[in-house]
Amino acid sequence: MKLYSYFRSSAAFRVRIALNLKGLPYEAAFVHLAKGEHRAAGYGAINAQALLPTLDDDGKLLTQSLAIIEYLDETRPEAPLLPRDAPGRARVRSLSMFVACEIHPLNNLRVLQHLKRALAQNDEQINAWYRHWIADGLAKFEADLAQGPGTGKFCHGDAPTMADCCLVPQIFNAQRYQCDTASYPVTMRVFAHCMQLDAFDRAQPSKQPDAEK
Ligand SMILES: N[C@@H](CCC(=O)N[C@@H](CS)C(=O)NCC(=O)O)C(=O)O
Repeated sequence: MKLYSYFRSSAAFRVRIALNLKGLPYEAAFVHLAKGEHRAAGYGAINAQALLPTLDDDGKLLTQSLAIIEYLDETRPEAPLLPRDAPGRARVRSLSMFVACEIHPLNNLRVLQHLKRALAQNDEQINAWYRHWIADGLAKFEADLAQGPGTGKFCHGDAPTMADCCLVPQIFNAQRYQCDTASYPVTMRVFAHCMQLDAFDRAQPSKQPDAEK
């Protein structure tokens, strides 16, 4: 398998974690987001959405991190990333989508670039935007974990799921922008637990071959 990735892409980070948790080896192809390589025609032929990641599984091109993770779970069921029970699966999907659909898109590269280039916002204003949506999102994620009867050592239960694959990169983003995470004790306990696992640790941005110092 080949994963089109960029060290700082949190959506690619989700898939790197999933591949590691399942013990699936992959080759990485690097697409430099900050240089706009994802918008070049060559990558457009691979991913018409012009987003990272893309997974190439023996010629099958898969896009959207949650769709990729579910595909991996269906085709390689060992080390499942979704619970067996339907309510559990719905909860894991809900937590995953909350990160992927409600938090992450507001702070995506093209959104921040639009704030800067079209709306003339300065770095301070953009950082304030970023931190606002992280705080709004993580407060709700925390409430969900704190209330949810299924929360365990991980977001759901005592084994890692797709929800943890989504949470961990989002916390890395929060930390990169110096967001205060002290008010999210359950979330940060789960994050710390995940980071003890090699599958999460090896997937982190600074450990990728294309990482910039
Ligand atoms: N919902 C998509 C999000 C993909 C996405 O936004 N990827 C980012 C990197 S984390 C990207 O390619 N951004 C390019 C841009 O905003 O122009 C997924 O889960 O795969």
